[in-house]
Amino acid sequence: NSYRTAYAFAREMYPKKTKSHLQYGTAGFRTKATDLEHVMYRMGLLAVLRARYKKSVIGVMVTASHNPEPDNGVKLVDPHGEMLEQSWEPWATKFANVIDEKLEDTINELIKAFDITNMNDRVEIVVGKDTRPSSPHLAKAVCDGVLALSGKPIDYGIVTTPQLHYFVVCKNTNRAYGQPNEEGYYAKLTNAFKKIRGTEYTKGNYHNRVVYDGANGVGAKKIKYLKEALGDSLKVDMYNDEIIGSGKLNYMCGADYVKSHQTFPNGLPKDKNVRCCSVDGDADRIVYYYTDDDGLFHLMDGDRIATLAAAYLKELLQQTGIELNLGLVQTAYANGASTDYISSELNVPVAFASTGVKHLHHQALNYDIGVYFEANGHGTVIFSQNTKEKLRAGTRCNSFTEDQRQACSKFLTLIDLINETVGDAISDMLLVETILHEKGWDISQWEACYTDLPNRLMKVTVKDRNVITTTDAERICLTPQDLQDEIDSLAAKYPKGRSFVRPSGTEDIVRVYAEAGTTADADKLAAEVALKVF
Ligand code: 16G
Ligand code: ZN
Repeated sequence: NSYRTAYAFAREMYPKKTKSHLQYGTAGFRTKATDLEHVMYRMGLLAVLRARYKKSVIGVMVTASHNPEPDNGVKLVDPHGEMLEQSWEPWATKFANVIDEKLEDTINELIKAFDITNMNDRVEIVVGKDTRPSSPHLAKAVCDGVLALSGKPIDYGIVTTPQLHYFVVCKNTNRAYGQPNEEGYYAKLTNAFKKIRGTEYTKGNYHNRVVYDGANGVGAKKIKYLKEALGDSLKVDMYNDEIIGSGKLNYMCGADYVKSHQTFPNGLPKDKNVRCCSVDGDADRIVYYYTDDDGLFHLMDGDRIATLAAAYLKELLQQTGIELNLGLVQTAYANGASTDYISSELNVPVAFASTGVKHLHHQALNYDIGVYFEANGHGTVIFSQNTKEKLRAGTRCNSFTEDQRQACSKFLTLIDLINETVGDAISDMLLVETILHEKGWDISQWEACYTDLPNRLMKVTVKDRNVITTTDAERICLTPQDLQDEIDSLAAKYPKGRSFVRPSGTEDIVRVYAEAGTTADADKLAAEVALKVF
C-alpha cells in the first residue's frame, strides 16, 4: 500500500518538529524556512492526491515571493494554472498540521472524501523554486512527498512563479498553450513582442530602453535569457542581479519595497526621466517608476498598468469591430482616481474583488476580456475561448475590411504576449513596453492619464484581527457593529474621502486604507479610522 510507505517515510525523513499552527492563506504557506520541511513533504503528498482527483498535472512552487531571504513558502497550482481551489485549502492546512502519527489517517480521509479510486495513476507534479538558499532542500522535500505516493515529480529547478503556472497549463492543454519548458516560454513571449514591435524600435517619445531591478532574485536570473531573445528590440539594463546566497534578495529593492516605501530601490542609477521597473522575489509582480527633473519620485503601480492595458485593449477591440465585453477588476486598494478614469472616461466597467490574486482572477472570468490588477503590481489579462475563436474567425472573415482582419491578427499576437495563467512581471513588462511603444509615449505621458488621489496605508495591531469581518470585496465592514457607520461619517468630512479596514491575510494585523483630496486629509482620515479599530 503506497500511502503506508509514505507515512513511514515521513516519520523518518521529514518529522514534524514544530508545534506552531500554519494556515494555507492567500499565498499558500509562508514562514521561516526552517519550519517548513515537513510541510513541503506533505504538500508533495497532497499534490499527488489532487492530481489523481483532477486527473491532471498539478504544480508546486517553493517561494516566499517578496519576503526576506530567510523565509520560504509553498503554493499549489491547479490544472488551469489557477491557485489551489479554495475548498482544498483546509485540506492543505490539515496536512501541514497533523502530527506524524495522524498523517496516514488524513491521507485516507481525503481519499475517501473525494472517492479517489485511481491511486495507482502515475501523475505528474511539476515543481519549481526561487533563488533562496533554503529552496533546493525544500523542493527536494516536495519531490520526496510526490515519490512517496508514487507520483512523478518533474523538477524545473529555479523558475519564476508565473513560469511554473505556464508549464502546468502547457502540460494540461497538451501543449496547445505552448511548449512546457523555458525555451518555449521565452519563444512565445518574445516572438509576439517582436512581431508587434516591428523594426521601428523607437517611436515618438518612446525609447527602447528600460532600467530593470531584478530584486537580487529569480527575476534577475531569468531576464538574462530574455535579453538574448529580445536582441535590440528592447534594451533591458539590469541591476540588482546578485542571486543565490548574497542575502540581498528583496533587500531595499524589488517591487514590494518600491511600492510600500514609495521610493527608489537601492542599486539603480537615478537618471532623470528614465523608465525603471522593479519585480519581486518570484517575478510575479512589477511596478514602474521614474525620477523627474526636480528629483521627485513618481510611481506607476498596478492601477496604472491596468488602466493602460484596458484602454489599449479597448481601442484594439474597436478596430476589430467585434462585439465582446471587456472589464477591469480591481481591489479596494485601487486608487479612486484610477477607477474614475477607467469607468467614466474610458467607459470600461469596473468590478471589485477581495485582495488576493485568486479572487481577482475568478472575477475576471466573467468577461470575454478580463483585465485584473492589484495596486501592488500583481495582475494580468485573461481572454475567453469565445474571444479567441471570434478573433481567429475574424482574421479570415470576408465581410471584414483588411484593417479589421489585421486588427484581429494583432490582437491574437497580443494574447500570446500575455501570460494568462497568472500575473507575470516579465510578460507584464513586455505588455507595458508594447503599449508605450505603439503610443510613442514616455513615462510621464503615461502618468498624465489621471492624477492619483493622495492615500495612506496603516497597520493596526489588535488582540484578535478576526473580529473584523468585511463584505462587498472588503469595502464594507460587517463587524464590529457600528464600525462601518463610524468610518462613513469620518470619510464624509473630507472631500473625496474614502476609507476601509480589513484583517490582513498574511500578517497578524489590521490594515487601514484612506484616500482623500489632499495628503493631509488622507493622513488624518487614516489616523482617525485607525483609532476606531483599536
Ligand atoms: C498575498 C497575495 C497578494 C496580496 C497580499 C495581501 C497572491 C499570490 N498573493 O501576498 O496578491 O496583495 O497577499 O496581503 O495572491 P495582506 O492580506 O497581508 O494585505
Ligand atoms: Zn510574488
